[in-house]
Amino acid sequence: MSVWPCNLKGATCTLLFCLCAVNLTLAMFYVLLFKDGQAFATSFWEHLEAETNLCPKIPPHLVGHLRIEFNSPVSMEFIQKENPEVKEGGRWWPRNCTARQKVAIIIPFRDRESHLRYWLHYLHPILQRQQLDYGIYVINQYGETTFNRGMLMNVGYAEARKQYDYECFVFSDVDIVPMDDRNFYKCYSQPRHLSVALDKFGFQLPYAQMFGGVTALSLKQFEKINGYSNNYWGWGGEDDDVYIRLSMRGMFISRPDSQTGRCRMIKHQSESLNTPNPKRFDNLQLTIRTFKSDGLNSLQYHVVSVEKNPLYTNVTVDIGRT
Ligand code: UD2
Ligand code: MN
Repeated sequence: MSVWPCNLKGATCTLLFCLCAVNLTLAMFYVLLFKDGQAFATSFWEHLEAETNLCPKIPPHLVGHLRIEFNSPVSMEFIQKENPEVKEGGRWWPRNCTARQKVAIIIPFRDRESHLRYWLHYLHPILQRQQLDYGIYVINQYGETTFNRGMLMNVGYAEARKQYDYECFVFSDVDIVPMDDRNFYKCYSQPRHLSVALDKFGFQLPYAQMFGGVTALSLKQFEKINGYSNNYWGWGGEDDDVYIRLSMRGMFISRPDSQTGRCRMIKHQSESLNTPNPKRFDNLQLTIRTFKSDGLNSLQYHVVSVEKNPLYTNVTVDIGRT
């Protein structure tokens, strides 16, 4: 009579038995060591992160709510002293871990030096606490032509990409500062609106589709919508145009909650070269038909100069006129 609890003969039966035993041992091993699948997955990722020394998911030096005021002007020299680790061109990255994202911050600009100083004074420390690998790009419109915020954003995107392997682009007005450093200047799985609760609007979102102020789009998201329109000369409309673009591409807006998303805007008059664009409503009617051919793929400009200043890179650009 055979000693094996099976009717198969000799070698086949032994092989089957051994396979079962190995299987059972492995299963026991995983159950004991990792308790369940999730713990196994977590442990696997932790291991991988330790290997690459990624910065923690929640940066350790955040302070939360911030007091932001615009009544004592700061000098560039003072801001430089406050931020000794910032490198030429306004570059910074964490020294003892690898940042989770490489972020270019794009600021459309003309003749707002006092705003820029406040922005740099508040934002450099915040971005460092957020442990981002970042660079600041101020895109300065050359000459006396009508201002074109959207086109300057496209130029900023194109020029920043020439400098470094950025994967995320934050587009910010020069006059908006966040009031909480948990409002991350980074990209998410959907395009992000960061300036959701502005003091100017009583800390409320004026309308659900609003995408002006400060936004963050990954390289992929920005390419998918063909960037901003180049055709909004003067104030208004270019932000709503981007909203149409992203919804046409099946994306939606992601936002922080209204407490974390509180921001201040510096009070200012509007410039004579940035008066409301009377064509903005007509343009918005056409966006769904024109966005594939109006944007990054039709962008034309002439770089006048690129200066790597101590706290930011200044790109002066001739974008032509209407
Ligand atoms: C709103 C939007 C802004 C944009 C604009 C319409 C919010 C919070 N902001 O801003 O994102 O959609 O309307 O175009 O919803 N700038 C200069 N020099 C100039 C003119 C403009 O640097 O001569 C830059 C600067 O970065 C400024 C930005 O363009 O912050 C927007 O212009 P604004 O501040 O005059 O317009 P505002 O506050 O109505
Ligand atoms: Mn403004």
